[in-house]
Amino acid sequence: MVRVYIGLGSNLADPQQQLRSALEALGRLPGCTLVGVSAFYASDSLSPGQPRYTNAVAALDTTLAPLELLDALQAIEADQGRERKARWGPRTLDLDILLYGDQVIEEPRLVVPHYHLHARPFVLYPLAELVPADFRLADQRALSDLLADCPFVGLERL
Ligand code: A4P
Ligand code: MG
Repeated sequence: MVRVYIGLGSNLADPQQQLRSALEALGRLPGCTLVGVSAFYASDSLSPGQPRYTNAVAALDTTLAPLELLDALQAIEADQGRERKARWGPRTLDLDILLYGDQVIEEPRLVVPHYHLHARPFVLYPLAELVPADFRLADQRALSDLLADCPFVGLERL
């Protein structure tokens, strides 16, 4: 079993309900156990002119290999009506693999730790709820350092 952290985001079609449905789907994945969920947080979209997002982070223990897990997450996104029109477009559901154990992965379809993780308060603060205070990413960056450089600004804890 590998401990992975999944970032959840939605800004269409009742975002909180989208996240709750996604969490149920994560818990039902074969070879996976949902072991923790952060609070939900609301924040403005990074892309101007879009509805506000709801975000959360889930901790999952899994026997799925990284690309198997990515396929499973994309299937959940598709089930919940996500249409991939433009990259960064509004979406019913976005599921990102933030961390996969202590692995650093750089493949065409999958980069872990997730490439925007370090700069996004709506990822770092929910992640911090699920890990020890001295937690380090696979690339050895300390989560406490990332939090110090990423103020809790514009985040609303729901
Ligand atoms: N991919 C590579 N690495 C990963 C990974 N670690 N996890 C590839 C998941 N996917 C990964 O993703 C595009 C491709 O990235 C996938 O096919 C996969 O092979 P996508 O989900 O189709 O596209 P996207 O989500 O539109 O692009 P991207 O760059 O992931 O967008 P972001 O970074 O998710 O940004 N504002 C707030 N407040 N909250 C948000 O959640 N999200 C975005 C979208 C913009 N503004 C936001 C938020
Ligand atoms: Mg994504």
